[in-house]
Amino acid sequence: MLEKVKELKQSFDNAIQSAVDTQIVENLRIEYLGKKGIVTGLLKDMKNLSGDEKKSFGQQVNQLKSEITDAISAKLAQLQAKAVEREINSMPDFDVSAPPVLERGSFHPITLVQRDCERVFRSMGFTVEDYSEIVTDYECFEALNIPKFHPARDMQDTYYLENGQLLKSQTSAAQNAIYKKYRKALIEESKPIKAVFPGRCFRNEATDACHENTFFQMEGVMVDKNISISNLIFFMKTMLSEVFKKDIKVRLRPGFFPFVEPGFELDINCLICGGDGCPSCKQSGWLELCPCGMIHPEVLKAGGIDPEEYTGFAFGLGLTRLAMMKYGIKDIRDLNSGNLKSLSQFTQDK
Ligand code: FA5
Repeated sequence: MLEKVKELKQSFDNAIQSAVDTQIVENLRIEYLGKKGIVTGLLKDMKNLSGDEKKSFGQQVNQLKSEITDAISAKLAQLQAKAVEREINSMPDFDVSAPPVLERGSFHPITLVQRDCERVFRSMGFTVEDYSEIVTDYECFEALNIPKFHPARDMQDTYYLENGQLLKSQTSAAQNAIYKKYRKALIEESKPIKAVFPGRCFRNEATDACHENTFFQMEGVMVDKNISISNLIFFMKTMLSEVFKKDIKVRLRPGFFPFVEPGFELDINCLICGGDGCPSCKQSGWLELCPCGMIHPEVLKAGGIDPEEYTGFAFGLGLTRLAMMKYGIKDIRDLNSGNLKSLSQFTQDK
């Protein structure tokens, strides 16, 4: 039996040495380590061995398995390095005399929409805040009434750093810091908190015409005495009609977010298809643009604000989707494509 293990190792070594692409390596992995692979098959032969033989044979097979695994990883790394080298060598030399792709640069559609929104909110007395893209679990979830293992986390799987921090999955992650920054002025000087905070968000999710793993949101909060849903609706409508420079049809549906109560989904009529249904709006005629609601008392408390005395609203505007609607961009992936020719057609004159 031990002879068999040696022979297998020899034949694997020969095969992996002559493998010239990653597909061949993958086939070898399946052939040797797959569920029905040769190494797994060896273990089935063990039943005919005595106790001592079983032990020694089992050790040999495990060693073979780990040697094959290591050899596969090393081969893949080697092939990948070669592929990168090939790509670099095949790049044409940079020609400084070549005509430019564009006569002049332009702002990205998302930058334009973000600036537009900032302008509108500033004119209504909101401050514009900047916030980190790397945040703590507390900021992104716990301070927002989403404790560990809460099912709402499933919808916002994101990318984690080794130190436990994460790339923020929502701009709501800045809420707690904003409340703490302005609570003193609210309580001691009766200055309402009115802030918007745009930012890049990240989610570990499959992409399609209206979902990206990296996208932009703009969060807004207002906290004062006697703030109600009417204030929320007023600000949302004003902002949308200013950005689109025309009346936009919106609808409000109940929505659940642990950090607002009650919570809503604000949808706008799809401007790509005019409401008939298309891939950008998942054939529904409506595009989910801005979830919102009244800030949950626990969230205010976590920010050091007494929910018995103060109330507020919060919204999380999907800036990327807003840019799609404003510029008629049918597929969200075009926005991150880096294709200047394609992007500049929307923004060249801005
Ligand atoms: C949120 O992220 C909440 N933080 C919003 C919120 C804030 C609710 C304040 C209540 C109060 P949601 O996961 O639905 O909610 O995302 C908000 C918006 O971001 C969506 O309506 C959509 O416009 C945009 N968005 C979400 N995921 C993606 C994605 N993968 N690609 C592009 N846009 C996205």
